[in-house]
Amino acid sequence: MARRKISLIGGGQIGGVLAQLAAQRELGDVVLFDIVEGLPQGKTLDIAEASPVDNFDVSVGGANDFTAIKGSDIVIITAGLPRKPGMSRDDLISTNAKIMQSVAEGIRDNAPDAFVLVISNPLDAMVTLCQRVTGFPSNRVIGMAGVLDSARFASFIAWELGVSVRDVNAMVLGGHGDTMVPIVRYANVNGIPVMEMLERKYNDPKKAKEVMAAIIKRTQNAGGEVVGLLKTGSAFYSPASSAICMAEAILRDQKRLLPACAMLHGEFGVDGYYIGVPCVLGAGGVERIVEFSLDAEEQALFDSSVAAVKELVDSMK
Ligand code: TXD
Repeated sequence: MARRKISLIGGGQIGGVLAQLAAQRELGDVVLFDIVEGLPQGKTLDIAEASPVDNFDVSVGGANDFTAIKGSDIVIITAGLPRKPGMSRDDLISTNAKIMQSVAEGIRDNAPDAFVLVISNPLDAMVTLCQRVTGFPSNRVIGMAGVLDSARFASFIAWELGVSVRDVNAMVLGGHGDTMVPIVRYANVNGIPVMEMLERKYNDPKKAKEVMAAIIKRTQNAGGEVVGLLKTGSAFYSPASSAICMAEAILRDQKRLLPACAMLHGEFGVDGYYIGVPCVLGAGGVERIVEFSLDAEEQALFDSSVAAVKELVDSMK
């Protein structure tokens, strides 16, 4: 059976880590594409030369010719500018929309059967544009943000409670921006509600609420926190790991229930927009969207997140 083929559009900070992770996990042969001459070739040669140490036999190669992505099973897009300190994700939209337009046309023409994972910001708008331009069915065009935002939420919870990150389940839904919605009510540590653990830790429900509010705020600003520290760009290790988790779920038909930016057709009361929601990811891409009941507070937060996404997406028309 032929190996799968993974093409990465954008060989920058995230793209380089994507290539290394995909190779180390032997998800398939990797092609790294970028418009900068030599950049993808240099990074993939470097990654490939570690193969005797990392024990992988897949091929890893760089390209500046878009036709190199022909026959891809999955394409992951990071092409676009990242934020600098003081910039919002939305500030990137005009520049990155032009890049996404050309990238999506290239994917449509060279890899018409591929699944597409979009990472470029502003994520909710870029994945929408990518689906519009490729014309691919929406189950095959998915945005990566919720896995990253949820990982950040889970990390902060684990560090606060002094438990293993392995045992924390915590999900963030909605748009990939300041209005993202951490679902506190269902956050748990091996089934034990996080809020109950916080209340017992501080023996004070009010203090527990304050601590959770600080965790939510840190989660919503986590991207900006890294940008502020790095000054030259944005987070790239955690976004790459998050996208590879989604790619693996599709390529290995794992039926993972993960938060992903998916096109809704009535689910959660939204029709015709990409929003971060719980999805079952497998060989069919977004195989189904898993709805659950939101309480009044969660619904209000979700609705305002949807409104922010709609405003951003409609500004692209
Ligand atoms: O959770 C998320 N979705 C976000 C996404 C998490 C972190 C960062 N997020 C966004 O990903 C970020 O705001 C950017 O929009 C993208 C990529 O971030 P990265 O840090 O990898 O940016 P780099 O290092 O600038 O890499 C972008 C590469 C760079 O090498 C350019 O030469 C290339 O994109 N580029 C292109 N490649 C292919 N085709 C075209 N047209 C093109 N234009 C630029």
